[in-house]
Amino acid sequence: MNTYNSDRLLFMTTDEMYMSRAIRLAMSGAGHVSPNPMVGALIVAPDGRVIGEGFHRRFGEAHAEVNALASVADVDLPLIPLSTCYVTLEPCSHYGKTPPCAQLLCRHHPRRVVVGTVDPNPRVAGRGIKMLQDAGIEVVSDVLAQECRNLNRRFFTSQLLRRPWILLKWAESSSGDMCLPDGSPITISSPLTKVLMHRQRSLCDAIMVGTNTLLHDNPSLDNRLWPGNSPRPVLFASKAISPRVAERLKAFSRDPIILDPNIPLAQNMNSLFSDYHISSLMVEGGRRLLDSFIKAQLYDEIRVERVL
Ligand code: AOF
Ligand code: ZN
Repeated sequence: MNTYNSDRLLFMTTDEMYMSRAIRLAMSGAGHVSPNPMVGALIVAPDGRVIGEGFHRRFGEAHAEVNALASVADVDLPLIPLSTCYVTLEPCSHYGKTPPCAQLLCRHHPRRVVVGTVDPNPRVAGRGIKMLQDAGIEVVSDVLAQECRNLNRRFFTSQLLRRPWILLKWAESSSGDMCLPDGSPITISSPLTKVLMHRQRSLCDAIMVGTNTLLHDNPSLDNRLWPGNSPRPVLFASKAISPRVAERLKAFSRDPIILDPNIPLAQNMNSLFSDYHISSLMVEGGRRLLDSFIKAQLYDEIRVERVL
């Protein structure tokens, strides 16, 4: 039994309970919104009834607040100025692919806006909250802030460090081997762990393997076992791969990003973020490539699948 969760539920404030529902909603966008964050929003009437809810469904499409407001039934529209809007991330203040959500909220003017956490995007970074306050809306911030940041750890890391969030992932045998002595693959993953790995892939914008893995395994590097967007392959340009060999490699048919191995790894990571909008990267081996990330201390999470 998870006592932490049941304790947490017992001592949750009303704002935290509604925010946890907004977090659940946000998660429905997993695999479809990156490099944007997952965001959920609720509109709660003074009697506690949820009169609207929505989430950011797909990259480039409407933000969570827009969907939540659009879901309010005509009969409930007069309640909006008396309501509280819960949103897991500070409403945006900029014109991106969509107009500013803070402006939309100012027009609808709920009584309160409860924000999970400030948006680290330098184009927002507190300006959304200020717009709401300047319009006379009461704003409460940092409600379940840690949970909201953890939900979007890929987005936060990339916005703050200007490089993708990096997951190192490998599978090893009980003796610590990742492949046979001649470099050919050994079967370690089970059908279930393969599905879980594809789920991880669906949450990453890009996926990287070294040249040896590419040549020996010829991996597809997609997430065909889990719904959502497939990560874009990232490869080091290597003279060993002639155009003729590249032609038979599955990853080459999926518009790979080719990095220059002579450029320092940290610089290559910055370029993935700023030139290619990659906010999360999964590194799937082999050993040399993984070692280079570990030596450079360039990683945020490590997942190892080990056969016992
Ligand atoms: C919100 N609500 O649901 C999301 C927000 O290019 P755009 O217009 O989609 O803007 C993307 C940026 O907007 C993204 O980097 C982040 O700062 C914010 N995301 N904001 O108010 C949402 N997805
Ligand atoms: Zn927005």
